[in-house]
Amino acid sequence: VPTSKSKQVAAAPVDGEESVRMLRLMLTARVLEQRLAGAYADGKLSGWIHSCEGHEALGGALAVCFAEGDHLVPHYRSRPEQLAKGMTVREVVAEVFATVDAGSGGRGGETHVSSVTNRIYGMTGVLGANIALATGVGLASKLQKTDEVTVCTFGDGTSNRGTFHEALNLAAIWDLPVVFICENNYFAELSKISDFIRVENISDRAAAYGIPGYAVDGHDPEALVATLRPAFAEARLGRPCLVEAKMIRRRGHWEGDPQGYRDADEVAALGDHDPVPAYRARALETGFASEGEIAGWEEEAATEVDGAIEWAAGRPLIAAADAVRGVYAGELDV
Ligand SMILES: Cc1ncc(C[n+]2csc(CCOP(=O)(O)OP(=O)(O)O)c2C)c(N)n1
Repeated sequence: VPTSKSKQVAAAPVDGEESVRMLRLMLTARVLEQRLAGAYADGKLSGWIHSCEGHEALGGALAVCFAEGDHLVPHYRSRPEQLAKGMTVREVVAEVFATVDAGSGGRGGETHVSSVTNRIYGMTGVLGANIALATGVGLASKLQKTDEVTVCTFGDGTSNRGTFHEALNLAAIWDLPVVFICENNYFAELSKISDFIRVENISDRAAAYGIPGYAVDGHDPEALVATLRPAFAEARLGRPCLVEAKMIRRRGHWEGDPQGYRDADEVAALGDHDPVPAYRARALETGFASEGEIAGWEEEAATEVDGAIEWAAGRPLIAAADAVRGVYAGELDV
């Protein structure tokens, strides 16, 4: 995973309390992914699981960058960011299980997580549509004269969609408070990035719209904060940017993907590139947390996630008649 290209990473961008918050979020996000994959394999959960394993550092970093009124327009592989924006584990799990308790009433599911109370607006099934939506949210903030930032996350494959180019250009010419974050995990479904992108850094595309582009090690929460904090500050002044967080998708595109397109050597080497144990080790090295404290947080996270999954597995799904409510102006008989 390459390190920051166009920006120098400051030595200590976070204090001890923020480091702890980042690590705890990453630990929780990891156990959430592991348990959701398990629930899916056990047939407790229908639909999909697109694992976020390997993407946790971005959630950790955003947890200390978001301000209360900020907005998030995520894609489907963004559960760590949803936790960072304030959703509880139970709220995320309710959405993934599509129970009646979910913010969407059970209309969303794993790929469309939303939480209006947390200012998280779910994506549609159309990749890249959320990038246009984020630009719209940014325009609303500007018209309302707030200083709220909108963060939009999407994958490397999605950066080839027309909406990416249109939305970034509009954000640039209208001076919108949006931080666009490409989670470059080097794969789009079953395709390697070398098959569909010729530029070395997706962040280089920012130059085409006259906004800054930053490539950063997406496994390093502190490097991410060093890039994102100034990016948020600039965005609040109406200067959008594109951040490319380079990371590794540790599992298949979806749970159950046999990954026949991935070299055995590459899969075997994944253990050496794992942001969660890496930040855990940094905590011990730098002394911002002790082994005992971390073990306690891991246990707490596991208890919280297991409790949420057990609860959600026993909750009802939305009734068919309710599923279409809110879609059409009039009531429908189903
Ligand atoms: C417009 C559109 N094209 C194709 C798809 C099917 N599709 C779903 S996920 C995906 C891969 C996206 O890859 P990327 O943007 O890199 O995100 P990642 O899965 O790596 O996080 C594709 C092609 C879709 N949902 N929408």
